[in-house]
This record gives sequence, C-alpha cells and structure tokens, in this order.
Amino acid sequence: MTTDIDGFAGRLKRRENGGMISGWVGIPDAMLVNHLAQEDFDAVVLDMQHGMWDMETAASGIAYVRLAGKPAVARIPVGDFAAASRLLDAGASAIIAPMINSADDARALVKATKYPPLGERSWGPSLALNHFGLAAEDYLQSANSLTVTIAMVETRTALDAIDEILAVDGIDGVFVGPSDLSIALSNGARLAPNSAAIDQALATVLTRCRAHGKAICAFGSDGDRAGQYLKLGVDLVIAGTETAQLRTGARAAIQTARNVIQS
Ligand code: 3PY
Ligand code: MG
Repeated sequence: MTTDIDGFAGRLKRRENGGMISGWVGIPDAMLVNHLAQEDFDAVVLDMQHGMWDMETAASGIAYVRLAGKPAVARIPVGDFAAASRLLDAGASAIIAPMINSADDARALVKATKYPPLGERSWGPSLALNHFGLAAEDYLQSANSLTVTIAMVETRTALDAIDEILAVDGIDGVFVGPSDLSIALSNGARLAPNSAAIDQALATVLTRCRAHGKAICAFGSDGDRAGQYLKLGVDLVIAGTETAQLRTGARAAIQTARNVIQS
C-alpha cells in the first residue's frame, strides 16, 4: 500500500500542496468512481446521504477508489452511526457525518468510529485489513489515527456549539455544508451556498478549527468556489459533484464541436 493511502489523516493536517481536493460521487457505480479517481484528486467521497449508495455498492466503490491508489471517504446518512463503523470496516479512510449539532451528537459519532479508549468501535475490519495491508494487531493500534472522523456543521445550532463539538476527543475535523447552512441561517427562505452569510460562518468555523488544532473541510459547488476555500485555508474541499462535472464536461465538448463548425 502506498503512503498516500495510509497517510491520509496526516496529509489532511499538514495541508500539503495548499490543501486537498476530493471527488464527490452520488451515483452508486464502482467503475465510475474508478474513472474519476484517476484524475488528480486527493480522495473520493461516496455520498450515502443524498447519493444512492447502499452498503454493498459502497464496499465495492471503496475498493475501486483504492484500486486507483486513492483514499476513499464515505458520507453516511443522518444519524446512521452503525453505517459509519461498517464503512470503516470496508476500508474507508474517513467518515463524514451530516447534521452533527451538539457535543452529544459528536460523542455518538466518535463512539462508532474510534476504538477504545476514544470510542466503542466494534472489532471486524476484514476488508480494511486488506486495503490498508495491515495485520489485525497493527490495524488495532493505528486505526484511531489512521482513519478520520469528520462532523458536518450545517445548522445554526451546530455553529453555536462549534467549540463543544471540536473539543470532543476523536473528532478530527469538521465539514461545512453550505447549502443546508444557508437554508438554516435564512430560516428556510433561501438556498444560497455561495453567499456572504456563508463566507462569514466559514471564517468563524475556520478560526475555531485552528484554535482546536483540527481540520476544516467544505463543499464547493465548482472549481472556482473550491479554490476560494483553499485560498482561505480550508484543508479539504470538494470542487462539485460528479454529475455537475460530467455535465459541465459534456457541455464544453458540445460547445467546442459547434465552435469548430462555425470557424
Ligand atoms: C450542504 O451543503 O449542505 C452539504 O451537505 C454538502 O453536500
Ligand atoms: Mg447538507
């Protein structure tokens, strides 16, 4: 196994190359993620919250991301902490948990994703042992630092509790969800992920993450937004979903062809 895979947690904290850029995939197809993972992404997220992955397709997806030499990250459905354990068992390098609104939510997440003394993750990392290339004893000793537990901050309640969430031992970082946060901050009036209100909230979260020595990640709807986040100091960003990238690429190819006809 390459250190790229095993060193994901360390790379996230060191901010090599000005921060990481991850793919984001909702279509539950292992071959699709393998194609995307060939690009210069630092990781690929399988989105089980709004994407259509189930446990079986996610386990294959993780394997196909790893086949491309990249770490696989999984976003679980809201509150499905049992899935978080299973995805780590399947070889995920990181778990992103949506709607973590309190220290209690954060502790429940850690309980499922970290072995004692931090949590109560149950033993059974059969595929993870294969993917990380580790013997059982070595995986047990390193899993808590080798895998990353990320709490999503995407409500007003979570913003208010940011210090308590970040103070939970075993939470390695937070992930700002700008769409839900914009809906929450406007009391349901607006979907405005790229608004000034989100920029302001992100700046606060970034300051608090630095104070706690923890990572900050954020969802960018495209490369431009992702670049802005990186410039601000965000450690890991998304540069749009796979469907957006697919359609943008298709649109550009069609337009290029039409331009050639006219030239
Ligand atoms: C949000 O912006 O709310 C997210 O969850 C990112 O996918
Ligand atoms: Mg969200």
